[in-house]
Amino acid sequence: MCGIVGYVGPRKVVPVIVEGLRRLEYRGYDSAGIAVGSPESALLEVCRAPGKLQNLEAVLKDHPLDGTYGIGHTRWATHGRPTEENAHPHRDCTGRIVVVHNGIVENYLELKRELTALGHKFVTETDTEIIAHLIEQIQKDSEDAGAPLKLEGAVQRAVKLLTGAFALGVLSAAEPDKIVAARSGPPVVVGVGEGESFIASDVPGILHYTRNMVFLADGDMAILTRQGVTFTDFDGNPVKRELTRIHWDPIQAEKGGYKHFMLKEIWEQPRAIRDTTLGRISLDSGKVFLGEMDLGDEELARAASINIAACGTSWHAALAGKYMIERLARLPVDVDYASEYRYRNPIPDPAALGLLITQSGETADTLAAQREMKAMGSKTIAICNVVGAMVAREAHGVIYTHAGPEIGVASTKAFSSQLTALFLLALKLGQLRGHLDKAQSVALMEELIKVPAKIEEILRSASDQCEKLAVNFSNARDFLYLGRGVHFPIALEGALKLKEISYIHAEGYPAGEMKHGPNALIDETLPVVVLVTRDETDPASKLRYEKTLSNIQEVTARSGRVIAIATEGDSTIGSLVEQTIFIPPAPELLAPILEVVPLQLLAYYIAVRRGADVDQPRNLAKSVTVE
Ligand code: HGA
Repeated sequence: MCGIVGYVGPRKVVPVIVEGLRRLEYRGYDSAGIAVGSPESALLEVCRAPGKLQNLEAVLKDHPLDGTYGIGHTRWATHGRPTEENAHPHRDCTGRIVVVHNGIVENYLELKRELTALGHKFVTETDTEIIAHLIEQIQKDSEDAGAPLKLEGAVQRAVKLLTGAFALGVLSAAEPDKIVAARSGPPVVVGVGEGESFIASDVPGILHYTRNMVFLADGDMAILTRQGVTFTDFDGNPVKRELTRIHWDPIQAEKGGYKHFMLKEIWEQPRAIRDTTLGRISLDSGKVFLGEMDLGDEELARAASINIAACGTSWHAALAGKYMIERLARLPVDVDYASEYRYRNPIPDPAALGLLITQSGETADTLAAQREMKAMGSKTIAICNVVGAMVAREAHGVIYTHAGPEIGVASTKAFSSQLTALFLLALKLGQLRGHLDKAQSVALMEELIKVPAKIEEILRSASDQCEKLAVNFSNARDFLYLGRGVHFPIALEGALKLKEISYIHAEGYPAGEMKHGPNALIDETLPVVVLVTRDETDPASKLRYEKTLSNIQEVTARSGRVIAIATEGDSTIGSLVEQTIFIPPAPELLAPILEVVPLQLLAYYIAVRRGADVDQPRNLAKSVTVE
């Protein structure tokens, strides 16, 4: 949510910032703005526009800005409508201090009342505006007391008065060529160049200019000038922060000839899964190496149960992970929506292992659940895609998914990589708990290694078919997705993909639940996507397949239009349903990684036909940094 980009240095500041904001567009936003200053100017010039960045660029064309330092912001409104006035940057009364903010100031009404009583005039509906006035007031008070505070000193005092979450960028015309940044919650990355410095909400925003980055921790401030960056805590004490060299190719975060990031990311899945598996399994020893773990094997083996907390697509991965871990390791798994975790008053069990799944590693709800788990004495492991992200720093172990930057708001390759990581974790736990011997482990690993090539086959064979299906189904008002067992979370994920990007109402259900209510929805207009793959060698899979066939018949008996996702070689299914998308055979627990691919393609092509903004669906943000 929200993109922040700041720059101080010799380059033309407006293009650096606007280009950076463009690369952060995937985070989701509904208005944008920029503030620029120079040593010659007594004020900071601000330009803002509702809607997409091109609106801001149009305003900038008519009123060009120039300067030597500046800050820009794309806003995803939480407090106040997405209008020009509410867009960031926000100013103090004098127009000499500006602030951009990601997060929510929870006590802003109280602070606003106090500042209003002191004569401050507020012109927006946002919570953010109070921060600019607060800094102004603190500086004024310090001058009146004869001990004037510099900008960073005033920001230090201000942040201590805020409750809630914030990533801040602050400029003052009185102190040109300086940017002060602070973090308590949402991410801030600092770029350290030669004679220039940058801040951004995420790496792609500044990766074109520098690969040397520092990730701020919660409670950190950074003071950026042309000469370099200093890091302090909120009391102004210097802190040492490690420089990270980013090795991504900036091109990885670009569309590379695809019409949308989402399509590119769907096609990147074979690579993402290979990279997530790479170096973590040994076919010789049958061992799994999970890498970045402070937890020893003995501690992992001792876990009495696992509590997984996640949101959205990651929650679906968590549900599938439950089936994997319970089946391979016979270890009980609970799955919670991270946003609900603390409200269910969980029963503390230090022997339970916490598992957090989040693509960005910065999802506020998931971080809150992690804190709750730790407070109850549990050790936590994270599955996350962004190296160095908050969830990873807070965890006792992390399994990074190596999906590469995911830009499309609707998650695709991060999901299949999460499933891969969960499968590896299930294998590891199964071995540690004595439920998988070497031969069984190696057999499952060999199947995992085949998954990327099978996805390549699906991409080649099912893309055109899904594009054609989209012609027939893009006008549907509702969709149902059905699955049983480990395929049920994939039904949920298929429905979520369609909702997110096409705005068609869709629901995922366990196939066996239909008769308990949803059958009432079925008529000749309702498309029902059913996951009905099978693994001939697995009796549990065969049973599940047979039951799902009966559910399909219940749907067709009521004239529902079934699209089946089935296994190549299935000669029964074709005669029962309107459409079948075939995928290669795979073991029961790995089939979900394949099944989701045609569901992603179907959602994508339907959304494209409906003319929707696939990469930036309305009202959604990529990394959800507010609770
Ligand atoms: N609360 C601020 C910033 C919103 C935000 O961070 N969104 O991700 C506002 O509404 O302007």
